[in-house]
Amino acid sequence: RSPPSQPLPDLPNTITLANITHNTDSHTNIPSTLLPYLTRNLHLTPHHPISNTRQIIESLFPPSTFARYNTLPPVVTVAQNFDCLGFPSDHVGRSKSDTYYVNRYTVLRTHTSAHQAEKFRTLEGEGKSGYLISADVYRRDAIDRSHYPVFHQMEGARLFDREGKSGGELVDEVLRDLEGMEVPNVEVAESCALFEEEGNPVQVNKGHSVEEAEAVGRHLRRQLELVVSKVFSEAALAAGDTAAAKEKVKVRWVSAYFPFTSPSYELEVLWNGEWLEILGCGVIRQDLLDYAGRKGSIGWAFGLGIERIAMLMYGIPDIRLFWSQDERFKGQFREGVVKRFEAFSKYPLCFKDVAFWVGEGRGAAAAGGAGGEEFHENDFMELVRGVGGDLVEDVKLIDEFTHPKTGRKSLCYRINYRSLERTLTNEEVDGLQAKVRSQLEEKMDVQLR
Ligand code: FA5
Ligand code: MG
Repeated sequence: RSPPSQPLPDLPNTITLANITHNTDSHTNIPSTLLPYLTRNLHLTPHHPISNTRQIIESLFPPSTFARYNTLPPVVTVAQNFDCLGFPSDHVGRSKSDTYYVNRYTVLRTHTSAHQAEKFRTLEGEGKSGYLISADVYRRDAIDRSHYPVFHQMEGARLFDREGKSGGELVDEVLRDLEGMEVPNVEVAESCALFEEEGNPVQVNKGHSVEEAEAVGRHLRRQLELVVSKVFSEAALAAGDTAAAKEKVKVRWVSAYFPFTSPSYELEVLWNGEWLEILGCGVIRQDLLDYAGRKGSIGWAFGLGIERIAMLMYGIPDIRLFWSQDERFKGQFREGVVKRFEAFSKYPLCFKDVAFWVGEGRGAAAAGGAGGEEFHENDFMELVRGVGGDLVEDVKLIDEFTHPKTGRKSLCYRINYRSLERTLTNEEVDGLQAKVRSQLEEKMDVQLR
């Protein structure tokens, strides 16, 4: 079977994002289907659950201490998103299969941490010692009910002035501030120690004593446990369960790794019998603060997923719903009110499988059999999204095997098609599937089976 002819890449020389035109290059990988999301701003849309959730969390951080930044544009430099935060040059997060590149120097931010350095630099001038940033973030990712290529994060940070203070004075000050905070209604089921285990210490920053890191870490945990306890009592009240609203929420602190904090933690919450990760956080690396002109400060930072929290507060079962323009969705929410989402009828599901050989396709032939372009699952996910958009509920790998003689690998994916708003016709789904197949053959180095 002769390989299909390779179409010329139809890449324009420029791309316009939020009114700013950027040059494109071989790194550019933003599909046109993503562009409408850049101007939606769900976190600022009145009545929308993402905006309501943002405001509920913001209400737990006094504005006299925490500045708010909610309109920072999504295009940032590679330096802002990765380099300044200490991401190693070979970190997977930097790859084109995980990140949307505008060009080799700029990306759509993959997290709100991209704004840390600039805000640490300007905070003091605004008379604040902390900030909250809410924004849309972009990641090339799998397709399922809890992952979407665009979602919203809230990042928070709090700095303490340690200039001219002894370590003991700083610790006292941090702990005094902590004592002034409300006591959260949580039960900490498990908690990783500041030092993981004997002989394998969690790194404390150079220049921080264990006592200082511990005090800042405790302050951080208290603040975030308050967030969780507030969110869960709201969720219980929304469900009409006043008894549950008074119950303690079960949380656990898990030791984690981020290049820009140490020690680092993830906070997980027990929700419907499962541990759900809702945020990452830690003590800010001192070299980062030094770089941002805050040598005299020590502090913490966290980043949480607003969709994750909104889904459990409102009982919203599918992340695609947040983008729905259907009045049956949008019309359910009111500014400042948390109310259980009422599902409108579920429309039928239709699944289609697609199987293909990867590896030794036309790329290998062109390269003289030296191995084709590598298959990246996220490229496939994006192709499917490009064709099916929000009509695709999820995509799962259901079979994988390597031919014993030829060594070629075969993958079979199941695509679940379902609209949140209507019943899809057979012709429509067949048409989408045919398009997925033809694009696969055209754009990726695979051979359909
Ligand atoms: C971060 O993005 C770090 N910037 C967080 C951070 C900030 C750590 C400051 C330390 C200091 P992570 O990739 O784990 O970390 O994402 C943070 C949160 O975003 C997750 O806990 C989750 O709630 C949410 N999240 C991550 N990926 C997705 C996704 N694809 N869809 C929805 N929510 C997501
Ligand atoms: Mg994580």
